[in-house]
Amino acid sequence: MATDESNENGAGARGPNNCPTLTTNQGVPVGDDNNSLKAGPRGPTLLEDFIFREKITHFDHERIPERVVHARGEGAHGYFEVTKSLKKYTRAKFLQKVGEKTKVFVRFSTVAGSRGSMDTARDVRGFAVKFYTEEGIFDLVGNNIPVFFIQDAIKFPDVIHAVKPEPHNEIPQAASAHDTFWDFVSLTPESTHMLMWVMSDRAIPRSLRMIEGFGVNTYRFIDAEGKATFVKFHWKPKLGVHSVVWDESQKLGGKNPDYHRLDLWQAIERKQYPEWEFAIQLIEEKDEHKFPFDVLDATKIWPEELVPLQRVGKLVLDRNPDNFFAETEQVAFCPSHMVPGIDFSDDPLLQGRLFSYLDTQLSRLGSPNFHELPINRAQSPVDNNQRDAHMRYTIDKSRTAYSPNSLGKGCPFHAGAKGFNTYAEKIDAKKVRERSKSFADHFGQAEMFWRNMSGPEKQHIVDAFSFELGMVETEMVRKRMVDILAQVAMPLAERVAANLGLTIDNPAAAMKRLKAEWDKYGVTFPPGERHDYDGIKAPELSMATTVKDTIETRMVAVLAADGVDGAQLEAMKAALEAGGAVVEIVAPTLAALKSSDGKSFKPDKTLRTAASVFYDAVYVPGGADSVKALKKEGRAVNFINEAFAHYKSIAGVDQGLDFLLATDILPKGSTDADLFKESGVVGSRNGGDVKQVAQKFKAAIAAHRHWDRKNVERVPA
Ligand code: HDD
Repeated sequence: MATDESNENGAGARGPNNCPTLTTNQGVPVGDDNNSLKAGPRGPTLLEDFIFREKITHFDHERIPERVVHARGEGAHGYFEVTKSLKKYTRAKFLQKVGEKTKVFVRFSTVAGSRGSMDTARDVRGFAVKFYTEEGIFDLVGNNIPVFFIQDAIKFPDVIHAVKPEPHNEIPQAASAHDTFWDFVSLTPESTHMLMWVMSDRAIPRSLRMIEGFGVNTYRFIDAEGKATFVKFHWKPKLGVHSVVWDESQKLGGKNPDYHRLDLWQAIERKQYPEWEFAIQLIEEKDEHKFPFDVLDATKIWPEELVPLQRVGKLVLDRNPDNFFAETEQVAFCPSHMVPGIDFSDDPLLQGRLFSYLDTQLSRLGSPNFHELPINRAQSPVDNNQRDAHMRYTIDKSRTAYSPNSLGKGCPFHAGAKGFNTYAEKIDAKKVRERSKSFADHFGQAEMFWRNMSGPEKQHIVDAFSFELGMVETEMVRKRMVDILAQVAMPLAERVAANLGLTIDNPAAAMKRLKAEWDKYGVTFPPGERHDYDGIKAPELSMATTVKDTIETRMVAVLAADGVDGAQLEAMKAALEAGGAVVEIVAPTLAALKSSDGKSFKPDKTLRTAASVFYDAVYVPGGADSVKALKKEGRAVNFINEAFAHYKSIAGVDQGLDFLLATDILPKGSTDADLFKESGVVGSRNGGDVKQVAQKFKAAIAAHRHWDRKNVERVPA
């Protein structure tokens, strides 16, 4: 390992700044690696140059295959802490004692895009947690959406081939808005519930720190007596679940493709540690068949009204990785990394995952010894009779690599009852290649999702379907999808159809057309009996019910130029920072600003390097000269237009209000009173009132976005 120490041994000396000196991988001190060895200064390079060959060979082999899905990701270290003992349900050691902490590494990801794709694509987010427990590694490999596109893992290559860039031209990158995806899902009715989630704001999060996490599949807890309970796992973000708007997500993709990665990194560097509550839902085995959904069907949630959520732990991310490749890229999650006290269910999606992840690590990381990489290494003892293979690090010292043995004193011994022993589920069945009829309700929960959305959320879902299907070139695919939406809710189908220039008659006629299409193309699992979730309230599905009482970590821009009112700038900055927000001064240039009251302020960004899409809110303080200068900057005007069109909070004081009125957010001739009628726009003409304005501004920012804002469509942004 290239530690400072080994380097020092190899090189035997230190250079300027007490830096270790450069060596080859063999520890040989290198005199010069800026020039290759040549036959004369202008002559050919010599094969003898082992320094050149080692450097270039290593470089040539730097890349490993990216993940076949979830290639784009970012990770962080942290800990998991038990807040309520789960002893009653599981013997898993790390879940027994309140206050018990377990180290974790978490990786977030998008699914469809390549490793270098943009963070803000409309997509599911992966939420994979590696627990380094005393009884070995437990990986909880989840997503930010609680259901999945398909019910059986054998369909995974199909859904992924459909959503990935099309094979003939490798277009589009990190986007589901293309024909093959919608062709596939319009012929796969079990995807409908998941489509509702993916077309909702859940798929365009504001921050990875503001997403929920779900284990998706059903697992089992096993208690000390061997009794099993079905369990679903959840992560609930402390800051609530928040999104950006679609236009913003697209602009961010260009202006800052690393938007989420940077946001996560900076929050941890600022010690504003991302935090989630860990929650579970439990169903006793005897109640397995009591519910309108099959507990083994990963396209269904367990509504909290039927199966209450219990908050039992917390997750805190408090350390950024030291090296992206060594940690975030080489981390290998596998749902089959399981510990005593937790076990699998027969969910056919989970069962297939148990094979796929280990298998993929072999080709991605190149060796069955991937568990020896530092990020993947168990932090409990590892001892078995597996040996050798590519890149073996461990120097096994025993003479025996078989069991039973006497030469090695019988070591290592089986752990017996203390070890992982698979739950002795009784199975008496015929081998069949079919899906259970209890999985066939493809639309009931999709309708429940739609019904529980707020008005703006419904509008965003309509907009998302209209965008995605609008990008589809094949008319029949668009029609099939509208017919599917008619099975979910007619108002949804009608609104999307109108945007696509189509019409929709009624669900029964739509189903008849769908059946004909499905027959034509060999659809094997059409919808069966539908459950009506009418009586069930599921407020947890809506983001409108989320946490809205904090401005912690929200990014606020202050637009200012020379002549800004320094007191108004400082007072607002102090008030927002006291609430945990991050305030940045955005000015025409990076030169220090001189305020009207003789102070000096260092801008954080310029109107060229920053954009409203990087911020949650914007404030324009007073100062006649400052506002005069801003009015001349189209970028400053656009900043406010865009912030308004993206439903963000806006504040102005004194001439700052003149600036807001000079933008396009309201018709010309509007007044302060018109401004304040707009939800989330606050301010005052009395410069002394900054503290009161700050109070209102904080409440507005905490609300996140002002979806009820009128006049947004007419703003050129
Ligand atoms: Fe998967 C990666 C989550 C179904 C096969 N998956 C992967 C990652 C996450 C998920 C978060 C990235 C892990 C990381 O950060 O390294 N996958 C899910 C969830 C699913 C799911 C929540 C549904 C419940 N996956 C699923 C199926 C299969 C796979 C049905 C195959 C049959 N998934 C893989 C994989 C990946 C993967 C090919 C690619 C890279 C990797 O495993 O390490 O094995």
